Amino acid sequence: MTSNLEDQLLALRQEGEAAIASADTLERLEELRVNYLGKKGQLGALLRSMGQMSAEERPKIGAIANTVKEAIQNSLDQQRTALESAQIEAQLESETLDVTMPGIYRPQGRIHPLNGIIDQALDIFVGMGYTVAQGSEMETDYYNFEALNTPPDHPARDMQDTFYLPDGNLLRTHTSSVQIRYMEKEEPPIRIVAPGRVYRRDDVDATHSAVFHQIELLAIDEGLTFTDLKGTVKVFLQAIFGDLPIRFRASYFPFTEPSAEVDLQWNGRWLEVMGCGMVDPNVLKSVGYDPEVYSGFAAGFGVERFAMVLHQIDDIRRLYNSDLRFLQQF
Ligand code: 2NM
Repeated sequence: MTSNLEDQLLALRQEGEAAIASADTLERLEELRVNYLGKKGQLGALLRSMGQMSAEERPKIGAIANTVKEAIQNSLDQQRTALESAQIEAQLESETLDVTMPGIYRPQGRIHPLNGIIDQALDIFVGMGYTVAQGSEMETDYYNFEALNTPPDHPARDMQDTFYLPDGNLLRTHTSSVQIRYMEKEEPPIRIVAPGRVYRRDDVDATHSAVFHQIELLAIDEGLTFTDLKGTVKVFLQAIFGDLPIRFRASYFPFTEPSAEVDLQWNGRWLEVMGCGMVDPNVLKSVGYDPEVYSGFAAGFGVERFAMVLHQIDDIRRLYNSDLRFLQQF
């Protein structure tokens, strides 16, 4: 009886350890734990038969039962650890991140340097309360010259050779025509900024193009002075180029009086970057404004020239060639 129970316990231990060692999943392992050590498990069943045992045998069998229980629990713990680390290994194996794998090429678009300047300039003027105005690239002689105090025999018409179209219209030589049309429709106070393409019959070289981009601004109000013009131009130029010295130099335009060129001290050299002036009373009259009531200032600059100065571009044609080696630098 006694040795029989002892044999059964040792057999249970052997069988249990073997079964546990060959369990290949955590679920199977849990099944085995319940089967051997659970409340209704095999070890419990054997121990319940101890009830019929003599008092002297009981402690001995009890001690053996304890070592069997510990041995099986030990096997369970070992196998659980082994299965869990195998599971982690398998997961690491299947989820490996190869940091040397080539990425997916996504070609990236950029803002063209000319559009970058235009965006920046418009942002600055819109920030000062200006409205963006645009118009046609084909214009009449009246809006491009006549209304701008530039009559047919005016020397300015020789200075800037114009593309005339067969029907007598022309390609605008500046965006001032936009300002004239705007003033005809609206009453002061006026604050507008006019960006756009303009055309001149220049021979193309490193600094000239027959088509280029201009931005002009115009303010009309009661009591505007040359000081307002200077302040506006200074704030604008310093926002674009940084806090550099600027100077105003007397000049001439048919549509402004007085007129000035604006120079910027860039890398120690004075560069001409803008033209400006107080709107000529004749221009105000041509749009029906009373020059005794209203005054205003205007200024204009070439976007290409700004881009070339800012980005150290040596040839204006680089801005039009769409060479990716050039464009990718921006
Ligand atoms: C410039 C320089 C000076 C100008 C004048 C006008 C208008 F329409 F009011 F007469 N718009 N833009 C102007 C004045 C443009 O560009 C170098």
